[in-house]
Amino acid sequence: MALPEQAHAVLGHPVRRKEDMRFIQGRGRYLDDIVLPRMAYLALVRSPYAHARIRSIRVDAAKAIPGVLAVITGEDLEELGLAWMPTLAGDKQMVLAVGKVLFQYQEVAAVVGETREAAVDGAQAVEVDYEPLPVVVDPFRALEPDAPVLREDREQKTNHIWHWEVGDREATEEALRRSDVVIRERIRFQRVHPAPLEPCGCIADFDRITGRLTLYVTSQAPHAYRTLLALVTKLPEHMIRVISPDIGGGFGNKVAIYPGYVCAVVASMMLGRPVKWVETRTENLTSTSFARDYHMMVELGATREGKVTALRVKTIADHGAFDASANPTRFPAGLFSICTGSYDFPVAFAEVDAVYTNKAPGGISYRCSFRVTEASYLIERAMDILADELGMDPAELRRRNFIPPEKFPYRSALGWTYDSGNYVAALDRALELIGYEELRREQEERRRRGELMGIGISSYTEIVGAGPSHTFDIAGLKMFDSCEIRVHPTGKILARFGTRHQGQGHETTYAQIIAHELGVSVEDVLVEEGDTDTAPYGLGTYASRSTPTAGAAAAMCARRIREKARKIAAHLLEAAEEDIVWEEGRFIVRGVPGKSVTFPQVAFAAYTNPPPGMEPGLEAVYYYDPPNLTFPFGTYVCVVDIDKGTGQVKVRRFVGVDDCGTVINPMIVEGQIHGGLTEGFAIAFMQEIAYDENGNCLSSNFTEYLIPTAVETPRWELDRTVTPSPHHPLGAKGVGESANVGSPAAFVNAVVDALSHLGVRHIDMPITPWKIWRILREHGIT
Ligand code: MCN
Repeated sequence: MALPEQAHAVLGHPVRRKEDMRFIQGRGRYLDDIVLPRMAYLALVRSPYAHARIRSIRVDAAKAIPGVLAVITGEDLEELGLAWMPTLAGDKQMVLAVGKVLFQYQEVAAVVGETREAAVDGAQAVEVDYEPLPVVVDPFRALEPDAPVLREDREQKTNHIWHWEVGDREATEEALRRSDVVIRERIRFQRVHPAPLEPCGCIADFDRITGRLTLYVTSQAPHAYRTLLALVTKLPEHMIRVISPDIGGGFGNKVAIYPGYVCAVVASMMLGRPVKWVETRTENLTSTSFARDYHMMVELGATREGKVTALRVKTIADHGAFDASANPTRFPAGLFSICTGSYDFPVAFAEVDAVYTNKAPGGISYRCSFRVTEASYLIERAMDILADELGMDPAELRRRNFIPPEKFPYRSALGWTYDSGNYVAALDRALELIGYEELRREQEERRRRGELMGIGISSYTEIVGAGPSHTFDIAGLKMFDSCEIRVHPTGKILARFGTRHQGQGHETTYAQIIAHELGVSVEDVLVEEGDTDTAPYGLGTYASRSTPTAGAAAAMCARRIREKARKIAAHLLEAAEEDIVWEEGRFIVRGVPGKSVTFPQVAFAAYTNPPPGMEPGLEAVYYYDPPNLTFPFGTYVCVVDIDKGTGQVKVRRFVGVDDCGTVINPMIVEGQIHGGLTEGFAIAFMQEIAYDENGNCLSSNFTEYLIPTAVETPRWELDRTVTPSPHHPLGAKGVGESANVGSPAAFVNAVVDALSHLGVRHIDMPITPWKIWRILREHGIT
């Protein structure tokens, strides 16, 4: 049998994405494409007020509308014991408001109709009598003793949610006192939103005859949804099937369970019909999980020669009305403790206080889970402020303080063991590509001419994987991941995973891993995700964890298959098992190259001619629990020009050198970085979920919350270094979030660098032309 093309050269190759054929032909099957017989539609009534007592809800007019099938209120859910649902952070959230509302657009009632139109008309006809209450949007105000207590349901009569700290407080204090230089700055990471193209939605289909619930849902984590739904609804878990169809982007937005899902399940059980709920763009932007919203106070100490001595960070985290953050249980502030970044800090201390306000709930992820983006932005901004204070080149300051390659595995002052890294290599490559020395000369020249040009560097370190299970769990669920491989008699392979891609290309990259391990073609491997009835239990796709966990499971599962296949090969080749070697995708008798069998030949024998005493078939399942996280890193360098007349910033060049260890598919990795950089660009210059003092959301659609198009997006120039992870079976690290994590600081550092000679030290994002224009006018520049 001829060896399939590409069989040995699939890992590290830019194999075209298998899934794209159906996507570019418009044949993706997204949630809203699914229409079930007798399907009804659900619309939500939402609060116009950010804080108000509900005096009454009248539903008669809504019920009288033709086509309206049911109206559900919080009181109805209370009778069913479903008024509140647990959040991933261990808080609880009202499914439909009872008594009072806590943020604008909060869910107040659900209306089910024969058609979407009937449901929406019904929702508009529900009459709610509100008594407005004082609104608290500022987290600092929320912490004042005389601030109204927002969450009356809690025992603690305060808006403070939790305090979390890590590091050595006293040693850090002492080191800061002894430092030659200490910079202090308030740095805010504004509230932003993942804004996926496809909003969230579900179809709940409860079958009264079998008692089974099927939930089609836009979920990044179908198995976790099933478990949480079982806990919320008290339905037995095996009577729930969660199917996550094609997803048009998630970016962290599709990790949480939203009230609309619970309402659709209740409505389907009440009516015995499938019920679809799909949110609008405004509902998505105003009431599903936002990210960031950190107010950080940083103190960074150093010697006069530019060696860092200590880092202290105090943060106020605005979590909105309910704490719905998806942080691992042991880390309420997520992985913010990666805030020492790429640098060798002898001591550090970080503390975070989370606060309730009258804003949408959350604090979940947006292409960086668990607060790594905030941490990276903080340290990379602080390093530039320190360089400015010391009068030192920011590249040189970074180089002096990087954790040196020989110190890995490296234990950070805040407790993480970094698996590997070579930060100076990425920095040097990025500086070389951009022509750093020449650019600095040009900058001097331009400054002399009164022009504003800036260069910004960000040498980020990430922490990705969300595992191992001894360190990580979400709502008690331990964080490993899985792969099941079934080899058919003809050697074709079906591989199933507990993760769920939303555009990341898993159907291709997982197939590449398995094809690489088993010596078959990528085309011969079909990858399936997103159905809890068929896939092995897994924790889902976020935190760039799929490659570190499920990708590793794929390799290990394939190796398990290969072990059995070797025994079969020995039988076929009539040789001892020890004499069988696996070379270039074949089993060969050692020293006799002509005597070999291919993997498909072995697969056929597994079903037709297994060795005596061997169980027939060729299948395996592998649950992979990583020993550590992976630590991708890189350096971004950005060059900007600022128009003095308008305050407009133009990104002239942007060079990125990323290192995610062994690369499985360089084209997909490049695509991931392009996407993340574009989001980082939008965060730096365009985006904020803002509220007025009455808690009205000012960013409820895409005319207010801006998404960069190809016209605004800069051209990205990319390269990479390769520092394999020592503990991943393929040496791979995650990459999905790197660019979003590392890039905001590069953009902001570039803008501040352009203005630093005017005495500007920091500008909070988003850096709009108006902000710059005002700064220029304040400095007499017209
Ligand atoms: N990859 C690779 N080689 C590596 C690392 C990764 O070829 N060394 C490939 C992977 O095999 C996978 C892709 O790159 O096909 C991303 O892998 P990974 O870094 O493991 O991240 P995940 O697959 O777990 O995706 C999650 C990550 C996150 S957290 C968000 S948010 C995000 C993102 O990926 N949301 C996305 N990228 C997105 N891309 C799209 N198109 N849509 C989203 O919603």
